[in-house]
Order: sequence, then C-alpha cells, then structure tokens
Amino acid sequence: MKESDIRACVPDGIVKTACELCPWGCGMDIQLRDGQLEKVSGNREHPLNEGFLCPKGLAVKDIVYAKERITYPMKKENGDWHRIIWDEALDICAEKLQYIKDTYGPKSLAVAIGMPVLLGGNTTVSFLRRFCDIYGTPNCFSVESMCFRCRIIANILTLGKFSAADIPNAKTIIVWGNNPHASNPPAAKRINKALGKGAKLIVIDPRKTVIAKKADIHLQIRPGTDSALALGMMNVIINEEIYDRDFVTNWTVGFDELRKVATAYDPDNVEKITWIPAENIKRAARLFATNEPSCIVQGTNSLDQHVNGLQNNRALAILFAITGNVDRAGGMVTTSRVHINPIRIPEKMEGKPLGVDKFPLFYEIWGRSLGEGQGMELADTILTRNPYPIVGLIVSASNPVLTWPNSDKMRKAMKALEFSAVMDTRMTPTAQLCDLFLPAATFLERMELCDYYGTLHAIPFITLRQKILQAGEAKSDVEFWFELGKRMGYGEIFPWNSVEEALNYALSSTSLTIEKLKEHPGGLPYGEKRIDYYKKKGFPTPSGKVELFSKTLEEFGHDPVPRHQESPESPVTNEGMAKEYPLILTTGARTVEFLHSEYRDIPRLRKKCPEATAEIHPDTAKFLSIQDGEEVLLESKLGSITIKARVTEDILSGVVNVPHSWEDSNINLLTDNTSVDPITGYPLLKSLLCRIRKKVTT
Ligand SMILES: Nc1nc2c(c(=O)[nH]1)N[C@H]1C(S)=C(S)[C@@H](COP(=O)(O)OP(=O)(O)OC[C@H]3O[C@@H](n4cnc5c(=O)[nH]c(N)nc54)[C@H](O)[C@@H]3O)O[C@H]1N2
Ligand SMILES: Nc1nc2c(c(=O)[nH]1)N[C@H]1C(S)=C(S)[C@@H](COP(=O)(O)OP(=O)(O)OC[C@H]3O[C@@H](n4cnc5c(=O)[nH]c(N)nc54)[C@H](O)[C@@H]3O)O[C@H]1N2
Ligand code: SF4
Ligand SMILES: [Mo]
Repeated sequence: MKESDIRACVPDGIVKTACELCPWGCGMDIQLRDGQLEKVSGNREHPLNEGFLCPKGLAVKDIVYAKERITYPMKKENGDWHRIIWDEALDICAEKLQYIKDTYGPKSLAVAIGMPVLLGGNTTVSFLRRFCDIYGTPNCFSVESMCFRCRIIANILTLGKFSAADIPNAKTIIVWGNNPHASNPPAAKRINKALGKGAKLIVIDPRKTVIAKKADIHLQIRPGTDSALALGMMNVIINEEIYDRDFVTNWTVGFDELRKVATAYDPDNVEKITWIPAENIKRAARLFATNEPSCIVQGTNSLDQHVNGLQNNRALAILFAITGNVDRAGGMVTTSRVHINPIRIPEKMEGKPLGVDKFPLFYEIWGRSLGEGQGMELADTILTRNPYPIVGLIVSASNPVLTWPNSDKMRKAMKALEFSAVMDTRMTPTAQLCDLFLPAATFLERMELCDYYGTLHAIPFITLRQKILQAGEAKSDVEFWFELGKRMGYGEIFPWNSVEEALNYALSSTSLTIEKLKEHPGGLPYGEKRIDYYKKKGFPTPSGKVELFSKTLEEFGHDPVPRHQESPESPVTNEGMAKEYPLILTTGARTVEFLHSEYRDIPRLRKKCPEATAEIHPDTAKFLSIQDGEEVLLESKLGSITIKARVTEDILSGVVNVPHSWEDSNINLLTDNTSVDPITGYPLLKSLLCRIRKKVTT
C-alpha cells in the first residue's frame, strides 16, 4: 500500500480514539494534518493509561500505513492472486456460501474470529454472529476457544460473575502468571503506582520478569502446578484461621468439602509439586490473607491453557473469595455494564456447534450461553468429515495457521476446504491458503465501541472509536458482513444503512447514543464499580452464594472442588516421556512489541526484538553444552523447529520459554489441539515436555 491510498475522513486536528493494537484500549490522540495521520500521543484524561502509550501504540502510523498492507480484494486463480473489485468478491462469497448451504447444509460453513474482531466489543461480534445465525450455521469459533473464556466460566461457576482486580486500592497484589510490562503495560503502570503507595507484591511465575524483580515474594513455580499452589495457600489460610469467617459462613457453600480437599495440600507436599519452598508458600498465603484488601492480577491465558485450566481458575476464585476479597474496593470487583439490545438471532441457527457434546459448559452455563463452538475441534472435523463435513471457512481477523495449536494439521485442514476466504490487513500465512482475500479496515478506519473497560480493568468507561481514515478500498469487518447479508437476500435482517445506524440500534436499550459519545470523544464514564454488591443482590449462582463446592461441575462429572492434576506431559507422572523429553516447555509469553503473529513487518518494532528465542537457564545450557545465541533444534512429541537459544538466569532451571506465532520458528508446530482441558476444551500450551538438541552442521 502507498501512503497516498490513505485519506482522512474528518478535518485536520486532534481526534480522540481508543487504541486497538492489543486488547486493552488505551486512550489515544490522533493528530491529523493535510488529511494524513501526523502524530500520535496518549490521551492524558483517559482513566486507563493517563497519557501513556506502549511501543506498539507509538508505532500506530507505521502499522496502519505499512507497505505490506493490502487494501483491495483479490481472488486466487491457478495459484496466483489477482486484484478484483468488491462487487465480484461479494458475489463469489455469496455464490459459494449458497452452494455450501444447498449442498451440505448451513452448518458445513465455519467462521473463525480473531482478536481484532473481538476487540470491536460485543456489538461487532454480535453483528457478525447475526449473519451466521440467519445463514444457519452454529459453527462460529473464536480465539475464546483458548483465551479468557475459561476464566470467565470458572468465575461464573464459582461466583456467578466475572470480577477484575481493583489495583489502585489494593494493599496486597498477586500477579499470577502475568508479565504486564509485556502484555498489559497500562496494568504495569497501575501496579507500580499502587506499589508507590505502599502495596505489597507477590509474583507467581517461572521467570524472573520485570515485575517479579520488584516483588516482596516471588514464587518461581513449575509450570502447570498453579492449582496445587493455590490449594497449598488455602491449606495455610484455613489451618491458621485467617480466612474471612463471616463471609465464609454467610456467603459460601461447601467450605467443609474445601477444607477436606485442602488438607492434602500442606506446604511440604506442595513444595514437592510446585518446586516452591514451603516457607515461601506460607509467607505468601499469610500476606495475601492478612494484609487486605488483596487482589489477583491474573495472566490472561497462562493458567487457562492447561489440562486443568478450568480448575486452576476455580482455585484462584475460591482463594480470593474465602479471604473476603469479593466486591471489595482493592479486592476483586465487577462494574455495571452497557446492556445493548440483543443483536443475535440464535433461534435461526441449525443445531449446535462442534464441541457442545464434549464441552457443554464451554457452550452454556445455567442458560447463560457463549453460544460458540470449541475451535480445537475444527481442524479434525474438516479432515475427517466426522461428525459431518465442514467444507467452507471464512476467517475474520485471525491467523490460525500460526496462532492455533498444531499448525501442520491446521494447514492441512485449510487445504482440504472447498472454499475459504480471509478478511485481513495483510497476506498472512493463513491468507495465502485461501481462495479469496478481503481487505480489512484497521481500528482507525471504522466506527465501533470500546466497551469492555469494566470487565478488563474494573473501570466503568466506554470509548467510541471513530472512523478517522479510509485506506484504499478497505472495509470494516461489520460492513463486509452486512453487505454479504444483503447480497444473500437477508436484507430485512440487516436494515441499517450504516454502521453508525446499526450501533445506535444496539445502544437504543441504554441511555447512550453515538451522538452523545461523539460529544465525549475521549470516552464517557458510566455506571458504577460495585462494592458490597452481593449484600444487596446475593450471588447469581443457583445457591445465591459463592460455590466452593460446585454441584454443577459434579453433575457434569467433574471435580466439584478443585484438585491439582498433573499435565499428561509431566516430568513427575510421565517418567517414560520425560526420559525422552526432559525439559518443560511453556509457550506464548508475550513480548511488548508484537500482538500474536502481528507487527513483525514493522521495522521500528522488529529492531527491538528481531527473532524468536528459546529461553533456558545456564544450568540447562551447560548440561546440553549450548551457548547463548546458538541455533538449536527444539522438539516435542509432535515436531521440531529450529530456534536460537537465549541463556538467562531469569528462568527456572529445566524450563524452556518460547514465544508463539513466529513464522520462522513456529512453536505451534510443536503444540497439540487434542491435549485439552476436559471441561472447556482449552489446549495444553503451557506445560508440555520437550527436548533441545544441538544442530548438527554438515
Ligand atoms: N504485547 C502483547 N500484549 C498482549 C498480547 C500479545 O500478543 N502481545 N496478547 C494479548 C492476549 S490475547 C492475551 S491472552 C494476553 C496474554 O497475557 P498473559 O497470559 O498474562 O501473558 P504474559 O503477560 O506473557 O504472562 C504470562 C507469564 O506466565 C508465565 N507462565 C508460563 N507458564 C506458566 C504457568 O504454568 N504458571 C504460571 N504461574 N506462570 C506461567 C510466563 O513466564 C509469563 O511471564 O496478552 C494480551 N496482551
Ligand atoms: N502456542 C501458543 N499459541 C497461542 C497462544 C499462546 O499463548 N501460545 N495464545 C493464544 C491466544 S490467547 C490468542 S488470543 C490467539 C490469537 O490469535 P489470532 O487472533 O489469530 O492472532 P493475530 O495474530 O493477532 O491475528 C489477527 C489477524 O487479524 C489481522 N487484523 C488486524 N486488524 C484487523 C482488522 O481490523 N480486521 C481484520 N479482519 N483483520 C485484522 C492481523 O493482520 C492478523 O493477521 O493466539 C493463541 N495462540
Ligand atoms: S498497551 Fe499499547 S498496544 Fe495495547 S492498547 Fe495500550 S497503547 Fe495500544
Ligand atoms: Mo488471548
């Protein structure tokens, strides 16, 4: 793309928006001059980032104006890409989708949704799902098959709701499996501020991250053993009677059963499982329970992508509940939300999506439905046609060939499809396998709501992303689905003439309108942070209380009280495998410069982190005679990649840490989509076994 392909849609000056280059939505000021983006800075009034932007945010112009961007539709013919016009692209899509529906039935079309569409908030996802509903396919999948939803489900099963850490008011903060300087810079800033006011910090991470180095207590845990640690802390808290007795008596069910389970996790036992000294487990438990209010800043997926992902999350929710940190300033809180008009029409779907049979609680709890399929089922279904054929796929803002586990299988599955289209800003490895490329607008080129600050940050706030620029022929994802819907004869279902009109419809059940949001371009506070809410309303669980013992889990055949379960690839319980693969592999720790597979093409970001590396401890390196910077073979039971070793004291000995979604050293060639959490279907990406070998040079 050339710079001249972009033009501003609004007059020169400063336009306020919310960044979408990673999930958090920092307030951003875009300065336009001569119809072009001239400068970017952080919005000082925004309650989340207070003027700060991370290196990605500061590189927004490079990302949006990148020469790698493609801003016109293309179709593949005999293996070559040809530019086409939108009319033709929409006709091809409509015709292929109609063919699939007529030949196989609607559920033979799947749709895969990636991060940038999810970050358009509830409205964007729901508009897309509205198309799937009216077309009839239930087979909509998103990165929620491996990201964040596991924690939401665990919190709902325990408290009936999801809570976020109220960092600024906390006296003790646990950062658990999270490296906020890389993955959540605004949270890192807020934690630093709280530390400045005297808060205590506990960090639980196999690596000595920037935040771990600031901690009062750093528990360097063996990956995959977090539930054992949480139960060990509960053992101390229960035995020493430093839990919140009133809260437990009045507002929980199943404390006796929890006490029984926790008995098995005395700190000496837990030391053997987690490799954390028993004394430190006791210190952490006492600090968390007595220096209140206390909150847990939890990794977004580091505890979820395990075979006991759901139970890890349950254990943490129970830990903050029995210490009385629910609905509490400085503890864990919910905020009121913007309740938009229902947009989906799920009654039109034909049947239920893939994965419902195996993972019913992923799909729905107590009538509260996520309503999407478990994506880990998709590749195998395409390849085996069992239980039925899936022959078409539309990928909206995702790069599954690099980001989903077992890349080799995913690649084969994509090749086996009869029709595939991708909507993206670039020709990614996934896009290369498709028949049709649809050029996507970036977040500066579309209108949408950023309405999730309450859920993610405990800040009741909403920001409007305005359409500031137009890049070539790029369309927003929502515009594409609206236009496709109209072309396929679903015009009545998509009566809106513009995205703005559709958003106003969505907001008509609230006191907000797009006009009102435009009057507050930096964002608008709404509602409240809910303190002591349960005292008024109880908990939205079947018992009305916090369910330490979950009857629902029991009914579905799972442990009603969390227990620790070893990874199937464990050096402790799978000694046979550990002989061949003696190192523990954790994947996907974030680097601040990139979002998953994105931004490797931005020189100013790539310069700071030029390649993927496998981090290992000097003891591991010495044992294997490997030098820092040496190219090695990294192998799992599934495959092998070449990667440079980075030897560092900052990782637990015996553990290997590798980032995900690098094209040249793609760690998802080594991960498996069939080793999963039995409750949510989340894949095992954080505690596998691997080995490292020297590369034999010829
Ligand atoms: N820059 C950047 N930011 C991002 C993203 C990105 O790609 N790039 N992705 C966004 C998304 S979608 C997500 S889901 C989040 C991910 O966010 P997080 O899951 O919070 O990821 P990290 O902050 O990298 O923290 C993971 C930490 O967990 C540690 N860890 C690994 N295995 C284990 C384990 O078994 N137990 C414990 N206790 N710790 C473990 C790692 O050493 C690492 O320091 O980040 C979001 N933010
Ligand atoms: N091994 C391992 N694998 C992992 C993880 C891990 O920790 N370990 N983490 C997992 C997690 S938590 C997540 S969330 C997933 C993320 O998985 P994905 O969502 O697939 O991640 P991205 O690489 O960010 O892909 C987004 C794509 O959308 C394109 N894009 C950018 N903006 C837009 C837009 O506005 N519209 C459209 N249509 N396209 C756009 C980008 O160019 C990019 O190709 O990765 C997962 N994969
Ligand atoms: S942390 Fe960086 S990339 Fe993420 S929203 Fe904030 S400025 Fe944007
Ligand atoms: Mo994620």
